[in-house]
Amino acid sequence: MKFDPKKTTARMGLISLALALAASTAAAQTQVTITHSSPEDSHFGEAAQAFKDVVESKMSGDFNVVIQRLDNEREAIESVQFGSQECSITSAGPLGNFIPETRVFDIPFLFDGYDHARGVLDSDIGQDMLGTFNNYGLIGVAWMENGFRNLTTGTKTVNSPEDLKGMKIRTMENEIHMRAWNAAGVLPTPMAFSELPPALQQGTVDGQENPVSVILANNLDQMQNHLYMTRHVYSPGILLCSLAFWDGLSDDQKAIFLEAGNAAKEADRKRVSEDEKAGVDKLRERGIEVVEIEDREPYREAMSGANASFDEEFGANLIKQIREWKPQ
Ligand code: EAX
Repeated sequence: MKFDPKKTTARMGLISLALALAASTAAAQTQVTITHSSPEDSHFGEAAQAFKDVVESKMSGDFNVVIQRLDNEREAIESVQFGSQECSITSAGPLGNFIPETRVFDIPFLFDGYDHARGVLDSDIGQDMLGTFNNYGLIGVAWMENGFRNLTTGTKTVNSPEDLKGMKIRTMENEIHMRAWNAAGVLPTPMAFSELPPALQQGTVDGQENPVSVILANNLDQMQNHLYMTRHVYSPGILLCSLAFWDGLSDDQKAIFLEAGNAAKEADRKRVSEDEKAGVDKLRERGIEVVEIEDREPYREAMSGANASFDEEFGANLIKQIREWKPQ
């Protein structure tokens, strides 16, 4: 290539202009991408918005939070751990594959209701657990919530846990859930959330299970005929950030990110509570048959074959402590 001083100067001019622009935006704003797995109008969508509002308003434009949908939650956690995206809100479904300790919260029939689950996550038990995330290249900013999960089916009906035997139920990629369904005689079929709608539409599984909020926001009722209010397991969510990103923040900035995480948690819980209240009627109106289950004991019993393995894995003491937790 021949040296052309004119062209070279022009090119260098462009390069320095680009560099100057990049430097000025970098100095002005750091982009923070946060993904989540549901549509904008959902518990996770509202949580992400609350996070963005606090970060952007409290740090006078230093950060620009970009909210994106990524419904393969395993991939989302991987990219946060790898540092290719800053933060994510996901259900705790695949979290245990990264941080095995967290799987204790996935045990079916562990919590009596929302106050119990939220109370435990807010207590030292839940907060200490967030502290373990650092060992895995992650920052657990705040527990989120997906809600109590309920079974839905397509053409098959369920009158008692006996009917579950041999059914193919899509589960999250979650060892604990799979073990419990197995104990009930189900053939658990784990897959990412992104793969669920086609699996329901093509009938490759007989059913799935998810909280009212998720069913509503993602129109899963339109792919299923029956909703059984089994409330068999509480599904926590988590707001994670990458350790590398976090380490680059000042202490003041970290405090604001934690405050934003808390705002996200509150927005999420508020929406889940609203969805639980109004959502079941809404789903009924939309056409799915909703079956209330007066006595959930037979379902607890059906899954109880897995309990000994949970005691062994997490320690019977910790499980007892969670079960017996009461507000101070
Ligand atoms: O976060 O995979 C699931 O069924 C989750 O509940 C869903 O991703 C919503």
